Amino acid sequence: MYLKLLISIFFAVSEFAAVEIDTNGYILYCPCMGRFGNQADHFLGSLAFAKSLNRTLALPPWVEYRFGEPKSVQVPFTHYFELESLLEFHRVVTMEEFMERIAPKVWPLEERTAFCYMARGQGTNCNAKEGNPFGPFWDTFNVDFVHSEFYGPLNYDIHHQDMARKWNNKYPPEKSPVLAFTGAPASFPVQQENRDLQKFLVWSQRIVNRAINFIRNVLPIGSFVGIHLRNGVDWTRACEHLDHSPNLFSAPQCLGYRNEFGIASQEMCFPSHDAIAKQVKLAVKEYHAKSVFVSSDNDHLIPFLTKVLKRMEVAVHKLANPEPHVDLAILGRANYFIGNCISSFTAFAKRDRDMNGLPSGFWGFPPNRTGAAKQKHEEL
Ligand SMILES: Nc1nc2c(ncn2[C@@H]2O[C@H](COP(=O)(O)OP(=O)(O)O)[C@@H](O)[C@H]2O)c(=O)[nH]1
Ligand SMILES: *[C@@H]1O[C@H](CO)[C@@H](O)[C@H](O)[C@H]1NC(C)=O
Ligand SMILES: *[C@@H]1O[C@H](CO)[C@@H](O)[C@H](O)[C@H]1NC(C)=O
Ligand SMILES: [Mg+2]
Repeated sequence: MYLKLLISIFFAVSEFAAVEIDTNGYILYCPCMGRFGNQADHFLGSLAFAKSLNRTLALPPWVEYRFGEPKSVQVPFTHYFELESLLEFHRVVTMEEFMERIAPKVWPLEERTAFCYMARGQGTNCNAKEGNPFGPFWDTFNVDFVHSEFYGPLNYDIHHQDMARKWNNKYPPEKSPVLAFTGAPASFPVQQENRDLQKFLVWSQRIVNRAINFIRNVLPIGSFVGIHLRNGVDWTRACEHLDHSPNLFSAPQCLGYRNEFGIASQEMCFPSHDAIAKQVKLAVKEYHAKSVFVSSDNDHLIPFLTKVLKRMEVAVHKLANPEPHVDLAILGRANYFIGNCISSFTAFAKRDRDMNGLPSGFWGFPPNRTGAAKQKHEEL
């Protein structure tokens, strides 16, 4: 009995002692825009922002949407990524850890201010919890805001205009130990300068194991080509906007941030089956691939591609139960990858591969490559 009491006191004390408060303050945010690809882009920018302001970043859970559920589901950051590798770049703490052990010391209930550029929705404040996923996100941690702070005209581009110093002058950590943002303090798509932070995003062991098991047990021995087919109904609608926005979503990843390499086309956004078949065949030849791994949000085109590649004796596979993060981890390990330039889901795989020096291409880009290559092939 005595021993039990002593032990519990010991643990209470050691837990207390282990909490280290960052006097330079914290950054919290809701990844309230888009799904995984968008949130990952935003994460890289937020990490750069936190580093630049020299504040600890609270790693927010990933916001997911389950079919038929009215509220978003919050999945702990470390479910998908290692915390340790991020620490090599900057001070981070999980949102769960922050709320449990640090918030009680630095973020009293009556001082919880939501930061936004300007008033949001109906009304005159940040309305940080209005709508989905805004409400469910903060409710996950029982956070309610009692004030709003409009930080405009400050912005998140810490690579220009001495922005970090401006933030710290306006909101010194002694006065504002916690900056809690209604959305990510980052731009979409990810700024060129922040792309390389991808190298600190390392898949958790659970995801890596599932990817490796699939590659070992399902794919035949030998090299493989990974492809991303973004073709759900939401994507049909997204591609319709292409005419008025030639650098839509993640298009800068192939077209350049100032359209140096052209403007987006329908063949890049929603390639025809024919175009897909041609590009896959060329890649299979070039990389002597024994199989093709297909990742998709909707139609994997397995029967079609199987038929197209039959004569080349190349097998076409997908995950039995596709999970986005496992799909991405497998795409990250393919000998060659073809993705959708407009998609931020593709962008994750592309950056990941760039970090490891692996080659990637895009559907319909550059515009004449397929046609030109085919022509060359026919001339030979
Ligand atoms: N499993 C799986 N899911 C996908 C794939 N492509 C898209 N999705 C799903 O659709 C979402 C697309 O949203 P987002 O990640 O923001 O990328 P974007 O809309 O293509 O820019 C992803 O987060 C996934 O949930 C895929 O290849 N495999
Ligand atoms: C950044 O913050 C850390 C931890 O609070 C502190 O030790 C360090 O001196 C700060 N760096 C600068 C340049 O202020
Ligand atoms: C490349 O494609 C574009 C658009 O489809 C076309 O205008 C151009 O003439 C093509 N160039 C070559 C060399 O085929
Ligand atoms: Mg999206």
